[in-house]
Amino acid sequence: MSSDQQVVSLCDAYKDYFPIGAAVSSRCIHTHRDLLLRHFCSVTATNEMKFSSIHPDEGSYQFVLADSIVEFAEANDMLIRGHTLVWHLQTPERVFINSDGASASRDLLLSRMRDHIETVVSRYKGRVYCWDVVNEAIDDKGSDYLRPSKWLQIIGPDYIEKAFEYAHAVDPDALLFYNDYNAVAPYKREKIMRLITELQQKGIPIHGIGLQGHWNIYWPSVDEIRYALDDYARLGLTIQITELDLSVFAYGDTRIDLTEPTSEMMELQAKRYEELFRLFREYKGVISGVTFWGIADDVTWLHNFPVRGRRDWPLLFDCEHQPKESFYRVARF
Ligand code: HAH
Repeated sequence: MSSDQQVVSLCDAYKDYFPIGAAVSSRCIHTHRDLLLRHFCSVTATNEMKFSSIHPDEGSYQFVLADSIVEFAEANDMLIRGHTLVWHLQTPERVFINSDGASASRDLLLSRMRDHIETVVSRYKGRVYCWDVVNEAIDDKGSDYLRPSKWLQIIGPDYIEKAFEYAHAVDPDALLFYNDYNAVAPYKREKIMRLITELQQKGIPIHGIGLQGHWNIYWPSVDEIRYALDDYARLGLTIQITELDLSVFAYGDTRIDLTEPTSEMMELQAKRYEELFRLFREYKGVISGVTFWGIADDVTWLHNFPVRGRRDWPLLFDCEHQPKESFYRVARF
């Protein structure tokens, strides 16, 4: 028996709070199976449900990999968060182009978006309990409101409401989320608040806000996150932390020489995870799920991002799948 099997299960520890999830790939449901089954009760496909994976060519859907994750979750009584239907990245260029090679018209792109949403949501109807319907639609630049994606440029700002309406029409029981990063930073929080308020005023079916939670061991402060939770809670929607990881590098730190994290980094990370989960538990009335963007430090999107050639150690389990100090501070309270 490996030592991680003797420790408390994360999901059990949080059974009176919210489900604890992990982003998985069709590969790591095998390579990380033991950790997943022991500690997590919800899964999200990291890539397998994104447009370019599940709908790579016009009229051709590839469900095999996404299905394998859904079947794994169902076989093990886990929840499934769907990620993501409409996003500016990992979407094939051909979606935005007509048969002459020119830009698609608004009507053509809307009908393609509708076909995509209807096909994917109906396949997993009653199985995927919530969807990140629109991902990262807010612009990062201070003064601009919506990100100038092809969706916005071709359809116009109502692409967002259309996406929610199409998804809701297919699966009225699914909880529909708007998901974004840096969502607790004031400049972006205000714009997300505006977007959701506008959707609500129009009666658009939106049920939740996803705060990605790609943070680091220095930022953001617990107070900033608390402030954002209070603000978003006023909208009356449920909130989920959808992509949690804590990089050991500060924003702007571009060192690539570390082959393992320093003990100071691991201690600071553990302290931060402890504080964050204390806050999340306090907000259990508004937080309905916390999903990590990965399982253990051997597989994370932060290897090579945002700095090429750099490793990172952002999760609760180490590269040997053993619990880190960060794990104990989250699981024991
Ligand atoms: C997230 N974006 C995406 O939602 C997720 O689908 C992906 O796997 C990883 C992270 C975060 C992000 C980004 O894509 C670009 C710049 C900053 C942050």
